[in-house]
Amino acid sequence: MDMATSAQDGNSDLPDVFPTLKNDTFLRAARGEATSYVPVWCMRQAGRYLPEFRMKRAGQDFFETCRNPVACCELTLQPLRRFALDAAIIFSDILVVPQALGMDAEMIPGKGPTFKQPLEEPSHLQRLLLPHAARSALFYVHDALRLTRHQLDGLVPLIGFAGAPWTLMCYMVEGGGSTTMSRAKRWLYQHPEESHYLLKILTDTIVGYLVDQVSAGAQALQLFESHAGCLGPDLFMEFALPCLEDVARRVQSGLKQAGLPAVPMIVFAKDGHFALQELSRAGYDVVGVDWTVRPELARELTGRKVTLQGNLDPCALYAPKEALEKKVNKMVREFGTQRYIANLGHGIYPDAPPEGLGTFVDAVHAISRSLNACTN
Ligand code: 1CP
Repeated sequence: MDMATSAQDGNSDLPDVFPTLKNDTFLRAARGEATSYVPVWCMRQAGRYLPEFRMKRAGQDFFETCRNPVACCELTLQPLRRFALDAAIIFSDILVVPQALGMDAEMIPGKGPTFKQPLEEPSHLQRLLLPHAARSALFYVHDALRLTRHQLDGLVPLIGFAGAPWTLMCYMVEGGGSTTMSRAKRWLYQHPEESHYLLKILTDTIVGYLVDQVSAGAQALQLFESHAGCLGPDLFMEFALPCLEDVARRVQSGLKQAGLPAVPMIVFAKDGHFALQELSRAGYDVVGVDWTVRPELARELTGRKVTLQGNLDPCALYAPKEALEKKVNKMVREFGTQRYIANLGHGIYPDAPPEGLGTFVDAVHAISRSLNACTN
């Protein structure tokens, strides 16, 4: 490692042992243990809705920022300085995995992340690197995790994450965001075998990547299946669910093999309400739900075998304080205060008022504490 890299990664003098965890409420809820209040965090909590985030990111290339562990650590910690969140999520992006497989991505202002050469046809699969090469290319995420875990000083647990195979395939084939994902879905109908092959490469890469994240300090892992909705039940069961099952099983066995502790795993399939029952049996401790699902129905479908996470409409943060508190009260009562992690039903929007997130977090804590006090 040269001097410049070692100074930038901030990892050169870190001790091997991590600081003791002071708040384990999120981990307890994830494992299905009793908690005195409902823990809460927010998807995309390190994000553009915070002025200090926009300041830090100004003039910096997005993927350069992702490769700078000191910057990732700072961005991860920013929301924790403002709000009483019960978990941190490492600042990174799901698209670092396709990048590590050899696909060049850039952030185009007003358009979002874009791959220069998407996979237009199956012969393009030859361009991809092998999973073990991708695994070692992602060292910078692990450096960021290690540094952040130390800097957190045990305040709250640190969540690592990855995009689920199908969601990553969407971006690799589409080249960027899309409302229909019709190019990626065309592969499923026209090239099912090659689609399975691509999903296998992604699954293999993600398994190693997540095991390495735990080794670097991640205390829980979340899989983002952001594009579950466009598949519908049949395609989801054929192309997405088996990969999610494989990731859960192989990560836990990989951790065991590496002598690492088991960590809670969360699956969040956006608009995947049709698969909630199957997801609750897919090997995850926590199933995330978006705001289109009633809490009672989510509980019914998941059979109380898993912890649920979610599901406040991100737009509820625009509501006046009292209306927002009322909505949070209803949500916490409907999910119940046990086996529950409060969150939004998707990532926070860039124009959300930061004080709305503060109201949300404080309301979850206050309401769940008072509900627990009534039942004890
Ligand atoms: O310059 C910027 O800051 C760009 C905005 C941004 C941010 C803040 C992007 C571009 N990615 C991120 C960080 C990010 N991405 C995190 C950080 C940790 C956190 O605080 O939660 C996480 C967990 C992600 C995950 C991610 N990236 C997802 C899954 C979650 C979801 O929203 O469904 C997806 C789909 C992406 C791809 C992506 N990266 C960025 C954008 C704008 C997108 C969506 C592109 C699209 O579909 O149009």
